[in-house]
Amino acid sequence: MIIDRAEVIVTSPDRNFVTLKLTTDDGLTGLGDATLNGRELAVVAYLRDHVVPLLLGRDAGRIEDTWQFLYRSAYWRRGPVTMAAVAAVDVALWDIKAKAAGMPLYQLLGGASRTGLLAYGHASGQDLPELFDSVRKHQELGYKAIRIQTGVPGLKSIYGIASNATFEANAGVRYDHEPAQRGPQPAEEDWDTRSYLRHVPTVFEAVRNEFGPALPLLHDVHHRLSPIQAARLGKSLEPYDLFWLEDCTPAENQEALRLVRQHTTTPLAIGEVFNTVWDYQQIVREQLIDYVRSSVTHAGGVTHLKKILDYASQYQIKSGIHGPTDISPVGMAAALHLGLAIHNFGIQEYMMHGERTDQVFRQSFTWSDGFLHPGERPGIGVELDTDEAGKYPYLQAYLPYNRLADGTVHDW
Ligand code: GCO
Ligand code: MG
Repeated sequence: MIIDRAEVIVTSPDRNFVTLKLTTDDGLTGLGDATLNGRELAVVAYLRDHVVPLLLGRDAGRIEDTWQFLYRSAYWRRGPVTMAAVAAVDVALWDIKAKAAGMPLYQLLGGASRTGLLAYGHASGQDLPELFDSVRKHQELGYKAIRIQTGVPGLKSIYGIASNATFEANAGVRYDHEPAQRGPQPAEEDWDTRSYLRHVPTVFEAVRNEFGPALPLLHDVHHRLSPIQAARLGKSLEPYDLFWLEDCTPAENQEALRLVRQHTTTPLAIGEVFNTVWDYQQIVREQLIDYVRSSVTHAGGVTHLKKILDYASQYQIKSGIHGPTDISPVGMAAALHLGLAIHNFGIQEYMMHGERTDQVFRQSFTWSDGFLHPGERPGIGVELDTDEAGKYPYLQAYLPYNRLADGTVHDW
């Protein structure tokens, strides 16, 4: 099982995706997702120019050794570009190993710890009627847990709301609020913390009144608050029993969560922009979070995310693996195998991809009554149709950014 070919495939069916495809001398193939939203081509160059030449001729069975070799031989540590590239290699090698074993990957990770993975979707609306419609639509699609994002009076656009989107595929039924917008410049959005803090508790009160106490509700703050503001929000949302409050402060400052924690029992989730176990050292040890948000794609693959989750499990912290549309079906499938196998699974984020994406990436994972399952196909269960992929060349796209009323750039 020697790596014979390594191809970096860029395709943009509904949005940009970067995929690494490895082929062994005995004809097995493996796929890994290397998509880094808005900075895709940096990972392409890292893989093509610096990783592919190192892979050819290596034993495809040596997954841990290849991980350590790529990570340590670069000398430069961590970072989203490096870790997405390492992740793609790691997942492609797991895919190959599981195919060689004739088993779905979750079997090699210890076998199933549950029958399916509870997943949450994103409901959103500019106002309450629009939001309620979106919640109902998600319930019709089977979702048993729902993230709630709404417009804030006085703000033109806000994170997670459909109106600022250009994601046209399957609008209205599937996800129509893909935040990255195609074009040469990032879109500018506006932000006002005081209006937001006043508004959000009223939204959750209305949602609870409409949908009852049982439905698990989540909310993403997208790094916009200071520690004391986040503490206040967590406290004001306590009556509405959130499943979690996500990224309440900018993730770089791990200590910020101490202050938030002192003031609220609302569960906290963080980490979609983290990429190594070292980013979690303090917040896990001090039990400052309840859910780990890293994706397989951005945190060094199955090998490394499993280490993060095993570390977290010692502190009763669970998984909440990142699964927006910028994680390709390859990254999603890898997350499902890992989530099925680990004991400390919490919830899986699941934003459905558009139909064109599903044509490019043929998947074996299933969605049924609010639960995901990776399927029984050997490997991770995703195959890439290169002819379909070739129809959709890369298109420049950026995530939006925020400015305050006085023009100051703010976290998005
Ligand atoms: C989430 C995330 C995403 C990010 C996106 C950035 O919780 O799903 O916040 O929607 O904005 O992944 O690339
Ligand atoms: Mg998020």
